[in-house]
Formats: sequence, C-alpha cells, structure tokens
Amino acid sequence: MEKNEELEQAAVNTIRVLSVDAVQKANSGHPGMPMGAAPMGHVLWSKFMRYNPKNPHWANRDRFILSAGHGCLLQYCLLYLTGYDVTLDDLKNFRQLNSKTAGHPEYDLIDGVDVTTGPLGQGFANGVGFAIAQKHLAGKYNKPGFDLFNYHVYVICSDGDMMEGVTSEAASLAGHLELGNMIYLYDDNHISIEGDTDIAFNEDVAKRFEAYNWHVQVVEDGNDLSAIEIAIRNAKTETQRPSLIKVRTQIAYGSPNKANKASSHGSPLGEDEVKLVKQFFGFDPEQYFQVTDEVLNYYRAIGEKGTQVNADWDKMFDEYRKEYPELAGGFEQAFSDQLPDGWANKLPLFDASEPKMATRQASGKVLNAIAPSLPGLMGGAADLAPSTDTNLKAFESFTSENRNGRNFHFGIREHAMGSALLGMALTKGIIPYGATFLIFSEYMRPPIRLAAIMKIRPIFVYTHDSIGLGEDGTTHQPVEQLISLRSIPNVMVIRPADANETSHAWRVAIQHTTGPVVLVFTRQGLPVLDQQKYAKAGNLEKGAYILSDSKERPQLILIGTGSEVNLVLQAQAKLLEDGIHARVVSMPSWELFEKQGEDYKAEVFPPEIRKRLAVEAGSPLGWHKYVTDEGDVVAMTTFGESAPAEDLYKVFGFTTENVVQKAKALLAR
Ligand SMILES: Cc1ncc(C[n+]2csc(CCOP(=O)(O)OP(=O)(O)O)c2C)c(N)n1
Repeated sequence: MEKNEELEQAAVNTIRVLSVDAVQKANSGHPGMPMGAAPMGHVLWSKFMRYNPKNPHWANRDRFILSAGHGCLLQYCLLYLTGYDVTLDDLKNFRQLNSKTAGHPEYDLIDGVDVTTGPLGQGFANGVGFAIAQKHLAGKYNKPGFDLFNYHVYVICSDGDMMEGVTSEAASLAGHLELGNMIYLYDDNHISIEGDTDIAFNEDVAKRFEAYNWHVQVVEDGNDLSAIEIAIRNAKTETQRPSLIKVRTQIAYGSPNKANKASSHGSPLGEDEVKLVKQFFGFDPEQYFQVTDEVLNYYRAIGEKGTQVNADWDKMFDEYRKEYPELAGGFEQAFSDQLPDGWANKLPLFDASEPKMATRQASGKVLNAIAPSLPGLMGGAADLAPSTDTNLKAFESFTSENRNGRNFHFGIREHAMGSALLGMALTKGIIPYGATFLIFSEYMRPPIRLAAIMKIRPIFVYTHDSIGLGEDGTTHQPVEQLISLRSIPNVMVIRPADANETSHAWRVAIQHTTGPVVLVFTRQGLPVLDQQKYAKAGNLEKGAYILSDSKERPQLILIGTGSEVNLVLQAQAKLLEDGIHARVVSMPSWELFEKQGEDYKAEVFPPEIRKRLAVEAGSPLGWHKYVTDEGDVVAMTTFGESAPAEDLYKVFGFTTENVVQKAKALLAR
C-alpha cells in the first residue's frame, strides 16, 4: 500500500475502533453499522463534502444526513476528527446524561448535525426538503459568476430506510422533481435486527429507484475506497436525477465473531470481541479510544481546508453584496430569521357584514394577502390545495423546470410532505407549510413529532376539522386528532373561531420560530364575529380570552374553540333570557394560553367560578383541566356519521338547546 492509502485505511479503521470503544463504554448502542459504513463516511467527509467545523451553519455547506441514525457514532467520530466542537471525551460520554453524543444524532445538541435522525425513513425524506431548499435558494440568489448556493445533500441510509414507506413516497417525489443535488449512499449490508433482510425484504432496490427516475450505481465492495470515490464523482456529474449508490457492505466488518450478524446490533460487542477487533485492525488491544496524531492531523487538515473554502465563499458574498445589494440584504435578513418590515400590516381584516366564511377560506385569503411580503413563505398540499385553500395565486409552482415557484404539489404523499417540510424548515430563510385534511395528520405524525423535538417551524395546515365536514363520514371526520396533537410537547395547535381569528392565527404562526404550529380550519362557513360587539380577535395570541362577558358577575363560563365559539355565543344569549349570566371564552390555543401569566389566567378563568362548560366537536380528553371537576364538556365520544353537517351537529349535541340544557344542569348541581 502506498503511504497515502495506508493513512486513509488507518483513518477508516480509527472510526471503527472509536465506535466500538464508545459503545462498549456506554454499554449500549449499535457498533455494527459504523464499522461497515466507515469507508463511505470517510470518502464523503474527506474527498467531497464542503463544511467548516468552525462555522457549522455556513449557508453553502453540503448537508449530511445519517438517516440510519442508530449508527450515529459514524457521524460523531467524523465531527470529532475533522475539528468540530466535539472532543474525545464527548465520545467517551456517548449516551450519558447531558452529553452531546446522544443515542441518535440530535439537531442543535451537537454542532454539525443538520437534522435529528433515528426513526428510519425520516432522514431519507428530510433530504428531499433540503434538496428542494437548495434548488430554491440557487434559483433565487445565484447570478452569473456568483454560484452562491451549489451545495449537495449527502445521505447515508440503510436497509431499514429502504423498507420504510415514507422512503418510497420521498424517492418518488424527488425523482419527479429531478433533484439532482441529492446523493444517497445505501449501506446495503443485508442485515437488520431480526437477522438477514431476506426474511422480509428481497425486492430489487436498484430497479425500484431506477423506476423512480433516480440515477443508480452499485459498488460491490464497501471497503473499496476508490470505487466509492468514483461512484460519488459520477453522481456529482449527474445533475438532473437524484443519485443512489448501493454499496455492498458488511455490518461489523473486522469483528471475527459478529461481522455479518444481527448480534452486532443494539448492544456492545463485548470486551473480548473488542480486543479481537483491535487486533484485526492492528490496534493495541489493551488501549481504548486510540487516535494517532497522524490520523488526527490528517482529518483536522481537511477540516481547516473547509474553513478556507468558507472564507473564500464569504469573500464572494462581499462582492455579491456590492453588485446585488437588495438580494444580498434579503438573504441576510432571512438567514438571521428576521421577517421583512411591515409584513403584518398586510394581514386582512374581515367585517362582520361579510357572508359566512369557512376558516379554511379565510386562511386562503390571509395567505394570499401576506405571501407577497414574505418571500420565504412557501408550501403546498398533498393534492388538496383547492379544498385546503392553500394555493398562492400570484406565484408559480415549484417544478423541475421552475425552481423559483412557491407552490408545491406534494402529491398524495402526506408523510413525505411532512418530512420534506422539515428539511425546508431547517434551511434558513424558508417558512414552509403543508396542507391536508386534519384526519390525515395521522399520516404525518412522525415528522410532526420530529419538528417538535427539534423545535423548528413548519406550519401544518389542517382543514375539515370536525364532524362539521359532513357527508364524507366517519373516515374523514376527526375526533381524537386535536387532543392527540395537543399532547405532543412543543406543538402549538390553533383552532380559530372565525375569519379574524384566522388572520391572527397566521400572524402567530409566522412569528413562532421555536416549534411547529398546527393551524386547524373548518370546512363549513362560520359568521364573522363583530369586533365592535365582542373582544378583538388579536387576543388570539393569548390562547384564550373573554370574548363576551356577562353584565353581572358570571355564574358560569362557556368555553368554545373554532366553529363551536359561535354556538356558545348563542347559548349565552339564550341563558340570559332565563336570567342566567354566562361568560364566553374563546380558546383557540391551549399552548398559547399556558404561556400566559397566572394573573391573566385567573382573570379569564377565576378560580372561584368552577361551573364551566367547554364545547368542542372533538374528544373531551384533557378538557377537565379547564372546566374543573364542577364543569362539563360537550364533545365527541364516538366516531361521527355520514350526513349533512347540520344534522350531525344536532345528533351529537352541538346545538344551542343542548348547550343551554347542559349549562343549566351544571348550575342545578
Ligand atoms: C421507524 C423505525 N422503526 C424501527 C426502528 C428500530 N430500529 C433501529 S435500527 C433497526 C434495524 C436497522 O437495520 P438497518 O436499517 O439494516 O441498519 P443496519 O443493520 O445496517 O445497522 C431498527 C428496526 C427505528 N429506529 N425506526
């Protein structure tokens, strides 16, 4: 072997041995994957990827996603070796309390991790969003002589990724959109937890991806560094189709008794086996966490080269700023998460004299009113743009030919849509939204949950929010979805009561940068509430507010959300006819309300007024916190029915009469 080849081999083996030591010390983790995939990781990080360990957020860095997140030591070792803010001690603290090196790579916990991975298939699909974002940024900002955004999205994925359904959705979408900036390496080791993948998976993955319009290559020997290098080089020259490089590897390569076996999954190799691995690679079996100066210097030099490439890019940006000051300013503003001045003045105000309007329809008007002032706002639907009213009429569609478009046709691929939104949201300057019916949020829970974990801001737009959608029946009528979304930490659910609350819901959603927002809209028309008569809709930002108070001290509080707010207003009037004084609280968002101070909370819900009735056409679960043990809930305890909405509202008790009766029953207790 030539000197350089020897050094490279030592570098690859260092990743393997460090991974084995870290898993052994933690007494938990997956050693097999990094041992098999180390050559791929090495070639990518040493010969292709552009990154700056000193500036992990450099806008034109190549994105790296370890979709097989259980093999996270591969990434942690590369971060340490190339000079990110990760130390050998961090590797020694793998999977321990408060360490950066969590059990799966976590965004924002450790520098250099672009996205949290672990649930198989997600990273694969997030990559599509990153790739969309790169194409969009390039379309918007690149100018002759200024190739500002030309980064690639590199992904290492596994058999598990290939088996997951979301991968198929995402790959199909990527092939359709001709995202040639995606280069995916498939760690084809034929092993998953239960053993050989043959027991559950034997399709021809290469043919499948060719059918998706991907450029597919095969590397027969995953230890052949130059074959991997050649394949990645080829993939880079293919600029139209996304690339899949199927690399045949051996899980736990170098472990005499565990290579090629599922037993290298999910637990340490064992002290004796670790020694054998070290012997196999020519390391001292008695030493732990060995890194020679030669290997460390080699990787650190690569990291420093990246720092220089970033500095050159900065110089180019300075020139760009001189020639295109407006574009440069727009980019800098977006990159620092600032919103353009005055955008909120464009939020429409709706008059009570307007005819009934579904909140989905109001949302469409709001979106179209603010989109011209918010260049980063873009999104689409899973084939339901007309029903969810999410099309930006003044803008074109994002297609393989037009990367400046801001309307996305995700196809009937809710799961991939959600996952792609994450990749888009993780790219500065983009405020992505995705829409479908509330019931189909069920097809999107993994990305919603990951967005919540990462505290990033896609906006999920869900319409047809209750039995109020009517004739489509049980399969389409959400019942348990509101509470199930509210139960996810960091998710902000907003269900506005009318067009003006809808306008403010969008305001809050656009301003919220620390987690996903779920906007929930009706299919059916609702009156526009009179803001002269009732409290202003801007109070929506407090989560709950006194919409209409009683003249005298309230005997009870009626709480409504969304379409049920108007119903409780009518009940309030009826009760007054019988001399009963009720306060009406509009409660569009539990999460926003919980952020308020105790004084405000007590003002809306005085502790001594415990007779409270909540009305929401969803599950009653969770409402008792607000109605207290002296209160009651008018809600859905079964699935709905197929019938016109008005009939359903009667059958399930969402009528003035029933609310009045329930209120009186409370007072009589
Ligand atoms: C959605 C999802 N389901 C299940 C798991 C649990 N899990 C972690 S690793 C793994 C097997 C992975 O096998 P493979 O993808 O082939 O990885 P490799 O064997 O190469 O390490 C499973 C099922 C997961 N992380 N995500």
